[in-house]
Amino acid sequence: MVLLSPSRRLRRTPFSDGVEAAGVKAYTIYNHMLLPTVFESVEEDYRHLKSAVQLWDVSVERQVELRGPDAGRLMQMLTPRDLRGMLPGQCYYVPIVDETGGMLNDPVAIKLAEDRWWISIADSDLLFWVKGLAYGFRLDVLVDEPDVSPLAVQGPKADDLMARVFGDQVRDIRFFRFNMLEFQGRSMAVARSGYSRQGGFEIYVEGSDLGMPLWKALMEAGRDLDVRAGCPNGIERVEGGLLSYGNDMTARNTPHECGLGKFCNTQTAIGCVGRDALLRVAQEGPIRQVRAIEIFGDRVPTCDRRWPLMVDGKHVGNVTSAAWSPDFNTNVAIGIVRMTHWDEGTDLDVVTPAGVQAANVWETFWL
Ligand code: THG
Repeated sequence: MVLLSPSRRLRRTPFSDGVEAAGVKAYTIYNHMLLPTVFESVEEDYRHLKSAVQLWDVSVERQVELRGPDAGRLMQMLTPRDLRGMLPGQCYYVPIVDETGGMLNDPVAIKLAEDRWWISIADSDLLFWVKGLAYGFRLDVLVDEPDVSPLAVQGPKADDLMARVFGDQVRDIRFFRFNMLEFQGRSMAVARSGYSRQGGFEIYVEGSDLGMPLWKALMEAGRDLDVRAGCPNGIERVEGGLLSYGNDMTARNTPHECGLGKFCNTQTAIGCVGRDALLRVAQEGPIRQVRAIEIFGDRVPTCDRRWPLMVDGKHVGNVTSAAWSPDFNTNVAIGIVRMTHWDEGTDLDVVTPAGVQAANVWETFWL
């Protein structure tokens, strides 16, 4: 890998000064923005995430804001998840699909009010699709990217740290709910959510000027909790089965293939543009699906392309993410497997750049 040349296209974040001061060692690009991937080492970051608390600059989770009388209608056009029962103060993980049922993104939807929503996007240019629908259907709604940057506080000590800055009320926030809480006289949505299985919060920081003051306040308040800068961890998220758009799925996959059928209510999601296509795939069921895969033997290299899964010389799927897991003392992976070979316990061979290794299909992920 080479160094990244900075430029305006490659956006910094409101927390970049704090991330750099903390000694970030590597970034990836996500939504045209810098996303840290390593501080100490991926394994040391993993150990610390599972035992303490970390601040994650996840500004790359850009918001697509829908504002106006047709905001709810537009939101339901985007997803096969039925939003009729969703109340302000709730967050929903929502597959976003095109007219063929292909996955365009897998964001978290935040309902701020009946006429105001945020879509907290994964790595694809969803704004263009949403603006196009709003324009093409002549909807009475404004669609844009506001100056909102999420800061995640993740790890077993997240409640204790957050209570010191926002008060004990944070302890009462339920999973995938948010409260509006004050910091320096400014109100911000604080949700119990985040891209790890260790528990914690996401603070939707509105106004870049508040980024570093909040970062510093959390770092100072958590000194004795050993708070550190961290980032979504490539080992922990595979153990937890958290999917990564662009890695584990693309627009060529339906939500059902991604194992996201539980977030689809295609019968009742009236208005969803992919509804007819998804009614067909829901009827017949997918012929390949995401699975947890254990890879035996040596530590695998970084998975930066699909690794074929083979049985008797037949290509039956691909591994899309993989990592050595210190806690499980094996390689953990996410893959998509054809239905003939997706049952728990099925033996496979995976072709990595380092050679062929034995692998096995698991019923569930590790966390
Ligand atoms: N938080 C916020 N925005 C995000 C992410 C996030 N945008 C980018 C990316 N992550 C979107 N992808 C995901 C993937 C998984 C989850 C959230 C966003 C997730 N899934 C849980 C699961 O699958 O078990 C919980 C789902 C549920 O029960 O509703 O958390 O992390 N703001």
